[in-house]
Amino acid sequence: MERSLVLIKPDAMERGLAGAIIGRLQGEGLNLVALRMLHMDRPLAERHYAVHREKPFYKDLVDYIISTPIVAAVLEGENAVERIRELMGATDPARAAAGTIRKDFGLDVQRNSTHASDSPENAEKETGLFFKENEIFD
Ligand code: IDP
Ligand code: MG
Repeated sequence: MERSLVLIKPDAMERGLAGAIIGRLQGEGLNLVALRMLHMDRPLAERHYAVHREKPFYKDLVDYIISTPIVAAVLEGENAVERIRELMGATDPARAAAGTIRKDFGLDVQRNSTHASDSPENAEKETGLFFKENEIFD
């Protein structure tokens, strides 16, 4: 069994889409094992997006992710990381495949509604930023 960290980003929160997006993932057989609503502070956002520190969009991205409360979730299933990335679609909603979450809900390349871990190693690291081990259920 594999776990992935999913964030419902501010653009989706503002449009009341958290339940719809998590529901889609559950509908695909992924098991919700942790859930939390929080307003990320800048240090947490900077740690979460540390790999993008040198990118031109980094500062905007951090400002955006801390602009409203978000929902963080851990979903579990076989091959969960890859399956969730597929269900979310490409980073840019305009390039995302039909039927993906970002195609259906994303607004633009930054405001693309969701984050999902891109490897099992990163899933473990990212999950640790948002949840204690005893907040994740079997
Ligand atoms: P991912 O979310 O599909 O893994 P990453 O390349 O890891 O995409 O980028 C992290 C986040 O940074 C994206 O989800 C998006 O919100 C934002 N982002 C990525 N590329 C751009 C860009 O070219 N312009 C503005 N924001 C971007
Ligand atoms: Mg990424």
